[in-house]
Amino acid sequence: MTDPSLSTEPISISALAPGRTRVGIIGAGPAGLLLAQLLHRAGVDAVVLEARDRTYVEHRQRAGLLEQNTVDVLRAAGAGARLDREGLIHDGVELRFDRRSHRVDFPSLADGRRVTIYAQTEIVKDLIALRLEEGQPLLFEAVAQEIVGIDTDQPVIRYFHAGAEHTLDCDFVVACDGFHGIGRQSLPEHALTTYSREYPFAWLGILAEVPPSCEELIYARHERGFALHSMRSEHVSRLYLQVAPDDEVENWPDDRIWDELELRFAVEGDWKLERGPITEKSITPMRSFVAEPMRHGRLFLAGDAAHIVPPTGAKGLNLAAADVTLLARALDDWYSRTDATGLDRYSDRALRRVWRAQHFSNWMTTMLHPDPRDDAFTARLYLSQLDYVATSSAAAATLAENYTGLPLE
Ligand code: RFL
Ligand code: PHB
Repeated sequence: MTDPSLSTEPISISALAPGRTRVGIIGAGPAGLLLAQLLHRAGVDAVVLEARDRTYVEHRQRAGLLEQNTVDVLRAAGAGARLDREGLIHDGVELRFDRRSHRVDFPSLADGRRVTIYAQTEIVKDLIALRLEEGQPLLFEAVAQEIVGIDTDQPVIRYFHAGAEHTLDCDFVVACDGFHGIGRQSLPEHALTTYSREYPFAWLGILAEVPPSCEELIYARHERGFALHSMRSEHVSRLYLQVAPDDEVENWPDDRIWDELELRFAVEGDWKLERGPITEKSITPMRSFVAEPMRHGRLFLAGDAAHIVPPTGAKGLNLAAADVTLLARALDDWYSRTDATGLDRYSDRALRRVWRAQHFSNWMTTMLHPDPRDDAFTARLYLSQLDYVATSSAAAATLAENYTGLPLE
Protein backbone atom coordinates (compact mmCIF):
# COMPACT_ATOMS: atom_id res chain seq x y z
CA MET A 1 0.00 0.00 0.00
CA THR A 2 1.42 3.38 -0.91
CA ASP A 3 0.61 6.91 0.12
CA PRO A 4 0.23 9.00 -3.05
CA SER A 5 0.41 12.28 -1.16
CA LEU A 6 4.14 11.90 -0.51
CA SER A 7 6.67 13.26 -2.96
CA THR A 8 9.68 11.04 -3.62
CA GLU A 9 11.62 13.84 -5.31
CA PRO A 10 14.97 14.34 -3.61
CA ILE A 11 15.17 17.43 -1.43
CA SER A 12 17.83 19.86 -2.63
CA ILE A 13 20.64 20.87 -0.31
CA SER A 14 19.28 24.40 -0.01
CA ALA A 15 15.97 23.00 1.16
CA LEU A 16 17.90 21.32 3.98
CA ALA A 17 18.43 24.65 5.72
CA PRO A 18 16.95 24.58 9.21
CA GLY A 19 13.23 24.31 8.97
CA ARG A 20 12.69 21.38 6.59
CA THR A 21 13.83 17.80 6.25
CA ARG A 22 12.51 14.42 5.18
CA VAL A 23 12.96 12.60 8.47
CA GLY A 24 13.01 14.54 11.74
CA ILE A 25 14.75 12.47 14.42
CA ILE A 26 14.36 13.39 18.09
CA GLY A 27 17.22 12.09 20.27
CA ALA A 28 20.93 11.42 19.68
CA GLY A 29 21.16 8.21 21.68
CA PRO A 30 22.19 5.05 19.84
CA ALA A 31 18.75 4.72 18.17
CA GLY A 32 18.61 8.25 16.72
CA LEU A 33 22.26 8.39 15.67
CA LEU A 34 22.25 4.97 14.02
CA LEU A 35 19.00 5.68 12.18
CA ALA A 36 20.41 8.98 10.88
CA GLN A 37 23.56 7.24 9.66
CA LEU A 38 21.68 4.40 7.94
CA LEU A 39 19.41 6.94 6.23
CA HIS A 40 22.38 9.03 5.14
CA ARG A 41 23.93 5.94 3.55
CA ALA A 42 20.65 5.37 1.71
CA GLY A 43 20.56 8.99 0.50
CA VAL A 44 17.64 10.03 2.74
CA ASP A 45 18.02 13.40 4.46
CA ALA A 46 17.40 13.68 8.18
CA VAL A 47 17.92 16.19 10.98
CA VAL A 48 18.75 15.00 14.50
CA LEU A 49 17.68 17.13 17.47
CA GLU A 50 19.31 16.33 20.83
CA ALA A 51 18.30 18.00 24.09
CA ARG A 52 21.65 17.55 25.89
CA ASP A 53 25.16 18.68 24.99
CA ARG A 54 27.69 16.51 23.16
CA THR A 55 29.87 15.75 26.19
CA TYR A 56 26.90 14.61 28.25
CA VAL A 57 25.61 12.30 25.52
CA GLU A 58 29.07 10.82 24.88
CA HIS A 59 29.72 10.01 28.51
CA ARG A 60 26.43 8.52 29.69
CA GLN A 61 27.40 5.10 31.07
CA ARG A 62 25.00 2.41 29.98
CA ALA A 63 25.08 -0.82 28.01
CA GLY A 64 28.07 -2.68 26.66
CA LEU A 65 27.11 -5.99 25.12
CA LEU A 66 26.36 -6.24 21.40
CA GLU A 67 24.63 -9.03 19.52
CA GLN A 68 26.10 -10.08 16.18
CA ASN A 69 23.17 -8.31 14.45
CA THR A 70 24.10 -5.01 16.11
CA VAL A 71 27.76 -5.37 15.15
CA ASP A 72 26.72 -6.12 11.56
CA VAL A 73 24.46 -3.07 11.29
CA LEU A 74 27.08 -0.76 12.83
CA ARG A 75 29.54 -2.00 10.21
CA ALA A 76 26.95 -1.48 7.47
CA ALA A 77 26.47 2.07 8.76
CA GLY A 78 30.21 2.69 8.36
CA ALA A 79 30.73 2.77 12.15
CA GLY A 80 32.58 -0.53 12.50
CA ALA A 81 36.27 0.42 12.27
CA ARG A 82 37.04 1.12 15.95
CA LEU A 83 34.51 -1.49 17.06
CA ASP A 84 36.43 -4.10 15.02
CA ARG A 85 39.74 -2.97 16.49
CA GLU A 86 38.74 -2.55 20.13
CA GLY A 87 35.65 -4.74 20.64
CA LEU A 88 36.15 -7.87 22.75
CA ILE A 89 34.59 -10.98 21.21
CA HIS A 90 33.07 -13.44 23.69
CA ASP A 91 32.07 -17.04 23.01
CA GLY A 92 30.15 -17.68 26.20
CA VAL A 93 29.12 -16.60 29.69
CA GLU A 94 29.58 -18.10 33.13
CA LEU A 95 26.68 -18.77 35.48
CA ARG A 96 27.46 -18.95 39.21
CA PHE A 97 25.22 -20.28 41.97
CA ASP A 98 25.65 -22.55 45.00
CA ARG A 99 29.38 -21.62 44.94
CA ARG A 100 29.85 -23.42 41.62
CA SER A 101 30.41 -22.12 38.15
CA HIS A 102 29.04 -23.34 34.80
CA ARG A 103 29.88 -22.11 31.33
CA VAL A 104 27.35 -21.66 28.52
CA ASP A 105 29.09 -21.90 25.16
CA PHE A 106 27.48 -19.79 22.43
CA PRO A 107 28.88 -20.91 19.06
CA SER A 108 28.08 -24.60 19.66
CA LEU A 109 24.55 -23.85 20.93
CA ALA A 110 23.57 -20.86 18.80
CA ASP A 111 24.59 -21.57 15.25
CA GLY A 112 28.10 -20.14 15.54
CA ARG A 113 26.95 -16.80 16.96
CA ARG A 114 29.05 -14.79 19.45
CA VAL A 115 28.71 -11.44 21.22
CA THR A 116 30.97 -8.38 21.38
CA ILE A 117 31.78 -6.11 24.32
CA TYR A 118 31.96 -2.50 23.16
CA ALA A 119 30.55 0.29 25.29
CA GLN A 120 27.49 2.32 24.30
CA THR A 121 29.53 5.47 25.02
CA GLU A 122 31.98 4.46 22.28
CA ILE A 123 29.20 3.67 19.76
CA VAL A 124 27.70 7.08 20.43
CA LYS A 125 31.10 8.79 20.02
CA ASP A 126 31.77 6.94 16.73
CA LEU A 127 28.34 7.79 15.29
CA ILE A 128 28.54 11.47 16.31
CA ALA A 129 32.02 11.79 14.79
CA LEU A 130 30.82 10.23 11.51
CA ARG A 131 27.77 12.46 11.27
CA LEU A 132 29.74 15.64 11.90
CA GLU A 133 32.58 14.58 9.56
CA GLU A 134 30.03 14.02 6.81
CA GLY A 135 28.51 17.47 7.44
CA GLN A 136 25.09 16.09 8.32
CA PRO A 137 22.72 18.07 10.58
CA LEU A 138 22.91 17.15 14.27
CA LEU A 139 21.89 19.85 16.74
CA PHE A 140 22.89 19.56 20.40
CA GLU A 141 20.99 21.44 23.10
CA ALA A 142 17.98 21.41 20.79
CA VAL A 143 14.97 20.44 22.89
CA ALA A 144 11.92 19.13 21.04
CA GLN A 145 8.87 20.54 22.75
CA GLU A 146 5.94 19.44 20.65
CA ILE A 147 5.17 17.33 17.59
CA VAL A 148 2.15 18.58 15.68
CA GLY A 149 0.21 17.20 12.71
CA ILE A 150 1.18 13.53 13.01
CA ASP A 151 -2.11 12.67 11.30
CA THR A 152 -1.23 14.93 8.36
CA ASP A 153 1.33 14.62 5.52
CA GLN A 154 3.53 17.27 7.06
CA PRO A 155 4.25 16.73 10.74
CA VAL A 156 6.17 19.53 12.43
CA ILE A 157 8.57 19.42 15.36
CA ARG A 158 8.62 22.56 17.47
CA TYR A 159 11.95 22.85 19.24
CA PHE A 160 13.98 25.24 21.32
CA HIS A 161 17.61 25.89 20.34
CA ALA A 162 20.16 28.65 20.93
CA GLY A 163 17.71 30.79 22.86
CA ALA A 164 14.89 30.70 20.30
CA GLU A 165 11.88 28.65 19.22
CA HIS A 166 12.13 26.90 15.83
CA THR A 167 10.03 24.59 13.71
CA LEU A 168 11.17 21.63 11.62
CA ASP A 169 8.77 20.52 8.87
CA CYS A 170 9.15 16.81 8.09
CA ASP A 171 7.71 14.01 5.98
CA PHE A 172 8.12 11.70 8.98
CA VAL A 173 9.08 12.13 12.62
CA VAL A 174 10.95 9.38 14.46
CA ALA A 175 10.99 9.67 18.24
CA CYS A 176 14.25 8.12 19.47
CA ASP A 177 13.99 10.20 22.63
CA GLY A 178 14.17 7.52 25.29
CA PHE A 179 11.73 6.53 28.01
CA HIS A 180 11.10 10.08 29.27
CA GLY A 181 10.88 11.76 25.84
CA ILE A 182 7.93 13.57 24.29
CA GLY A 183 7.48 11.17 21.34
CA ARG A 184 5.38 8.54 23.04
CA GLN A 185 3.33 11.20 24.81
CA SER A 186 2.50 12.77 21.44
CA LEU A 187 0.38 9.80 20.38
CA PRO A 188 -3.32 10.27 21.16
CA GLU A 189 -4.09 8.46 24.42
CA HIS A 190 -6.74 6.26 22.82
CA ALA A 191 -4.20 5.04 20.21
CA LEU A 192 -1.70 3.69 22.72
CA THR A 193 -1.69 0.59 24.92
CA THR A 194 1.08 0.22 27.47
CA TYR A 195 2.27 -2.81 29.42
CA SER A 196 4.68 -2.59 32.33
CA ARG A 197 6.20 -4.37 35.28
CA GLU A 198 8.30 -2.92 38.09
CA TYR A 199 10.81 -5.13 39.89
CA PRO A 200 11.47 -4.81 43.63
CA PHE A 201 15.20 -4.25 43.07
CA ALA A 202 17.69 -2.06 41.19
CA TRP A 203 21.28 -2.39 39.95
CA LEU A 204 24.20 -0.54 41.45
CA GLY A 205 26.68 -0.29 38.54
CA ILE A 206 30.36 0.62 38.84
CA LEU A 207 33.25 1.25 36.49
CA ALA A 208 36.64 0.35 37.94
CA GLU A 209 40.19 0.92 36.71
CA VAL A 210 41.22 -2.70 37.10
CA PRO A 211 41.69 -5.53 34.60
CA PRO A 212 38.65 -7.86 34.58
CA SER A 213 38.96 -10.85 36.93
CA CYS A 214 37.40 -13.08 34.26
CA GLU A 215 37.64 -13.68 30.52
CA GLU A 216 33.87 -13.91 30.00
CA LEU A 217 30.93 -12.28 31.80
CA ILE A 218 29.83 -13.83 35.10
CA TYR A 219 26.14 -13.82 36.09
CA ALA A 220 25.82 -14.86 39.75
CA ARG A 221 22.77 -15.71 41.82
CA HIS A 222 23.49 -15.58 45.56
CA GLU A 223 21.12 -15.49 48.53
CA ARG A 224 22.38 -11.93 49.20
CA GLY A 225 21.43 -10.89 45.67
CA PHE A 226 22.48 -10.97 42.01
CA ALA A 227 25.92 -9.83 40.82
CA LEU A 228 27.35 -9.37 37.30
CA HIS A 229 30.97 -9.07 36.28
CA SER A 230 31.33 -7.38 32.91
CA MET A 231 34.11 -5.29 31.39
CA ARG A 232 34.84 -2.42 29.04
CA SER A 233 38.40 -3.27 27.99
CA GLU A 234 41.43 -5.25 29.12
CA HIS A 235 42.02 -2.55 31.73
CA VAL A 236 38.53 -1.47 32.82
CA SER A 237 35.92 -3.59 34.63
CA ARG A 238 32.16 -2.97 34.80
CA LEU A 239 30.36 -4.65 37.70
CA TYR A 240 26.79 -4.65 39.00
CA LEU A 241 25.11 -5.54 42.30
CA GLN A 242 21.41 -6.08 42.99
CA VAL A 243 20.29 -3.48 45.55
CA ALA A 244 16.95 -2.25 46.90
CA PRO A 245 15.13 0.14 44.51
CA ASP A 246 15.25 2.97 47.05
CA ASP A 247 18.95 2.46 47.88
CA GLU A 248 21.39 5.33 47.30
CA VAL A 249 24.94 5.50 45.97
CA GLU A 250 25.99 7.33 49.20
CA ASN A 251 25.28 4.08 51.12
CA TRP A 252 27.93 2.29 49.08
CA PRO A 253 31.51 3.32 49.86
CA ASP A 254 34.04 1.53 47.64
CA ASP A 255 35.09 -1.08 50.22
CA ARG A 256 31.51 -2.10 50.87
CA ILE A 257 30.98 -2.61 47.12
CA TRP A 258 34.08 -4.80 46.72
CA ASP A 259 33.26 -6.82 49.88
CA GLU A 260 29.74 -7.47 48.66
CA LEU A 261 30.89 -8.41 45.15
CA GLU A 262 33.43 -10.81 46.63
CA LEU A 263 30.74 -12.52 48.74
CA ARG A 264 28.33 -12.91 45.84
CA PHE A 265 30.92 -14.20 43.35
CA ALA A 266 32.53 -16.61 45.87
CA VAL A 267 33.14 -20.00 44.32
CA GLU A 268 34.82 -23.25 45.33
CA GLY A 269 38.43 -23.44 44.13
CA ASP A 270 40.83 -20.72 43.09
CA TRP A 271 39.29 -17.46 41.95
CA LYS A 272 40.08 -13.95 43.04
CA LEU A 273 38.24 -10.71 42.45
CA GLU A 274 40.78 -7.97 41.75
CA ARG A 275 39.97 -4.58 43.28
CA GLY A 276 40.82 -1.17 41.85
CA PRO A 277 39.81 2.49 41.91
CA ILE A 278 36.10 2.99 41.22
CA THR A 279 35.55 5.84 38.74
CA GLU A 280 31.75 5.79 38.37
CA LYS A 281 28.79 4.61 40.48
CA SER A 282 25.08 4.78 39.70
CA ILE A 283 21.84 3.04 40.58
CA THR A 284 19.38 2.05 37.82
CA PRO A 285 15.82 0.92 38.56
CA MET A 286 14.62 -2.22 36.78
CA ARG A 287 11.46 -2.20 34.75
CA SER A 288 9.81 -3.84 31.79
CA PHE A 289 7.69 -1.59 29.56
CA VAL A 290 6.13 -1.78 26.09
CA ALA A 291 4.04 0.80 24.22
CA GLU A 292 1.93 -0.45 21.31
CA PRO A 293 1.74 0.37 18.45
CA MET A 294 5.12 1.89 17.57
CA ARG A 295 3.61 4.07 14.85
CA HIS A 296 0.77 6.53 14.58
CA GLY A 297 0.31 8.40 11.30
CA ARG A 298 3.66 9.99 10.42
CA LEU A 299 5.17 9.46 13.89
CA PHE A 300 7.32 6.39 14.59
CA LEU A 301 8.75 5.32 17.97
CA ALA A 302 12.10 3.50 18.24
CA GLY A 303 14.32 2.25 21.07
CA ASP A 304 13.65 3.15 24.70
CA ALA A 305 10.90 5.57 23.61
CA ALA A 306 8.77 2.47 22.94
CA HIS A 307 10.17 -0.20 25.26
CA ILE A 308 12.35 -0.81 28.30
CA VAL A 309 13.80 -4.15 29.38
CA PRO A 310 15.56 -5.00 32.64
CA PRO A 311 19.28 -5.15 31.74
CA THR A 312 19.87 -8.80 32.78
CA GLY A 313 19.43 -9.99 29.18
CA ALA A 314 21.55 -7.12 27.75
CA LYS A 315 18.81 -6.37 25.22
CA GLY A 316 18.07 -2.60 25.54
CA LEU A 317 20.67 -1.28 23.13
CA ASN A 318 20.33 -4.27 20.79
CA LEU A 319 16.56 -3.74 20.49
CA ALA A 320 17.11 -0.07 19.72
CA ALA A 321 19.50 -1.06 16.90
CA ALA A 322 17.02 -3.66 15.56
CA ASP A 323 14.15 -1.12 15.50
CA VAL A 324 16.08 1.46 13.51
CA THR A 325 17.45 -1.17 11.11
CA LEU A 326 13.86 -2.05 10.17
CA LEU A 327 12.84 1.58 10.01
CA ALA A 328 15.79 2.67 7.87
CA ARG A 329 15.01 -0.09 5.35
CA ALA A 330 11.34 0.88 5.32
CA LEU A 331 12.10 4.57 4.75
CA ASP A 332 14.60 3.67 2.03
CA ASP A 333 11.91 1.54 0.29
CA TRP A 334 9.54 4.47 0.52
CA TYR A 335 11.90 7.06 -0.92
CA SER A 336 13.49 4.83 -3.57
CA ARG A 337 10.40 2.93 -4.79
CA THR A 338 7.37 4.62 -3.20
CA ASP A 339 6.81 1.29 -1.45
CA ALA A 340 5.12 1.75 1.94
CA THR A 341 4.98 -1.94 2.89
CA GLY A 342 7.89 -1.68 5.33
CA LEU A 343 6.47 1.44 6.97
CA ASP A 344 3.08 -0.21 7.36
CA ARG A 345 4.60 -3.37 8.83
CA TYR A 346 7.21 -1.65 11.02
CA SER A 347 5.27 -1.70 14.27
CA ASP A 348 4.18 -5.36 14.06
CA ARG A 349 7.64 -6.55 13.03
CA ALA A 350 9.45 -4.58 15.70
CA LEU A 351 7.00 -5.59 18.42
CA ARG A 352 7.42 -9.27 17.66
CA ARG A 353 11.13 -8.96 18.46
CA VAL A 354 10.43 -6.66 21.42
CA TRP A 355 8.14 -9.22 23.07
CA ARG A 356 10.68 -12.02 22.58
CA ALA A 357 13.29 -9.80 24.27
CA GLN A 358 10.81 -8.91 27.01
CA HIS A 359 10.22 -12.56 27.76
CA PHE A 360 13.92 -13.40 27.71
CA SER A 361 14.87 -10.42 29.89
CA ASN A 362 12.15 -11.26 32.41
CA TRP A 363 13.20 -14.94 32.39
CA MET A 364 16.86 -14.08 33.04
CA THR A 365 15.93 -11.48 35.67
CA THR A 366 13.61 -13.69 37.71
CA MET A 367 15.96 -16.69 37.47
CA LEU A 368 19.01 -14.74 38.64
CA HIS A 369 17.64 -12.26 41.23
CA PRO A 370 16.34 -13.39 44.62
CA ASP A 371 13.04 -11.52 44.95
CA PRO A 372 12.28 -10.40 48.51
CA ARG A 373 8.59 -11.15 47.86
CA ASP A 374 9.20 -14.79 46.87
CA ASP A 375 8.52 -17.63 49.29
CA ALA A 376 11.11 -20.37 49.81
CA PHE A 377 9.33 -22.66 47.36
CA THR A 378 9.55 -20.13 44.52
CA ALA A 379 13.21 -19.47 45.25
CA ARG A 380 13.90 -23.22 44.94
CA LEU A 381 12.06 -23.33 41.61
CA TYR A 382 14.33 -20.61 40.20
CA LEU A 383 17.42 -22.43 41.45
CA SER A 384 16.22 -25.60 39.79
CA GLN A 385 15.69 -23.67 36.54
CA LEU A 386 19.23 -22.28 36.76
CA ASP A 387 20.59 -25.77 37.42
CA TYR A 388 18.70 -27.03 34.35
CA VAL A 389 20.22 -24.29 32.15
CA ALA A 390 23.66 -25.11 33.55
CA THR A 391 23.42 -28.85 32.90
CA SER A 392 21.10 -29.43 29.92
CA SER A 393 22.24 -28.42 26.45
CA ALA A 394 18.58 -28.02 25.39
CA ALA A 395 17.99 -25.49 28.18
CA ALA A 396 21.35 -23.78 27.64
CA ALA A 397 20.53 -23.42 23.92
CA THR A 398 17.48 -21.31 24.87
CA LEU A 399 19.75 -18.93 26.75
CA ALA A 400 22.45 -18.91 24.06
CA GLU A 401 20.04 -18.35 21.16
CA ASN A 402 18.24 -15.43 22.82
CA TYR A 403 21.34 -13.86 24.38
CA THR A 404 23.33 -13.81 21.13
CA GLY A 405 20.25 -12.47 19.31
CA LEU A 406 17.75 -14.08 16.99
CA PRO A 407 18.38 -13.27 13.31
CA LEU A 408 16.77 -10.07 12.02
CA GLU A 409 13.80 -10.66 9.70
P1 RFL B 1 18.57 6.90 24.89
O1 RFL B 1 19.94 6.37 24.92
O2 RFL B 1 17.87 7.15 26.18
O3 RFL B 1 18.60 8.25 24.03
C1 RFL B 1 17.51 9.12 23.99
C2 RFL B 1 18.03 10.51 23.66
O4 RFL B 1 16.94 11.39 23.47
C3 RFL B 1 17.26 12.64 24.07
N1 RFL B 1 16.00 13.36 24.31
C4 RFL B 1 15.60 14.46 23.62
N2 RFL B 1 16.19 15.15 22.63
C5 RFL B 1 15.54 16.24 22.13
N3 RFL B 1 14.35 16.67 22.62
C6 RFL B 1 13.73 16.00 23.61
N4 RFL B 1 12.55 16.43 24.06
C7 RFL B 1 14.35 14.84 24.16
N5 RFL B 1 14.04 13.96 25.15
C8 RFL B 1 15.03 13.07 25.22
C9 RFL B 1 18.02 12.24 25.33
O5 RFL B 1 18.81 13.31 25.83
C10 RFL B 1 18.85 11.10 24.80
O6 RFL B 1 20.12 11.52 24.33
O7 RFL B 1 17.60 5.95 24.04
P2 RFL B 1 17.90 5.00 22.75
O8 RFL B 1 18.67 5.74 21.71
O9 RFL B 1 16.61 4.37 22.44
O10 RFL B 1 18.92 3.90 23.27
C11 RFL B 1 18.51 2.90 24.16
C12 RFL B 1 19.66 2.52 25.09
O11 RFL B 1 20.27 3.69 25.59
C13 RFL B 1 19.12 1.71 26.25
O12 RFL B 1 18.21 0.70 25.81
C14 RFL B 1 20.19 0.97 27.04
O13 RFL B 1 21.28 1.75 27.39
C15 RFL B 1 19.47 0.44 28.29
N6 RFL B 1 20.36 0.30 29.39
C16 RFL B 1 21.14 -0.80 29.40
N7 RFL B 1 21.00 -1.74 28.41
C17 RFL B 1 21.78 -2.82 28.40
O14 RFL B 1 21.64 -3.64 27.48
N8 RFL B 1 22.74 -2.99 29.39
C18 RFL B 1 22.94 -2.05 30.39
O15 RFL B 1 23.80 -2.21 31.23
C19 RFL B 1 22.12 -0.91 30.43
N9 RFL B 1 22.27 0.05 31.38
C20 RFL B 1 20.46 1.29 30.39
C21 RFL B 1 21.44 1.16 31.37
C22 RFL B 1 19.58 2.40 30.42
C23 RFL B 1 19.66 3.38 31.43
N10 RFL B 1 18.68 4.43 31.43
C24 RFL B 1 17.86 4.71 30.27
C25 RFL B 1 18.18 5.04 32.60
C26 RFL B 1 21.59 2.16 32.34
C27 RFL B 1 20.71 3.28 32.37
C28 RFL B 1 20.96 4.33 33.41
C1 PHB C 1 27.42 -4.30 30.55
O1 PHB C 1 28.54 -4.63 30.15
O2 PHB C 1 27.17 -3.13 30.93
C2 PHB C 1 26.35 -5.31 30.63
C3 PHB C 1 26.58 -6.58 30.14
C4 PHB C 1 25.58 -7.53 30.22
C5 PHB C 1 24.37 -7.20 30.79
C6 PHB C 1 24.13 -5.92 31.26
C7 PHB C 1 25.13 -4.97 31.19
O3 PHB C 1 23.39 -8.15 30.89
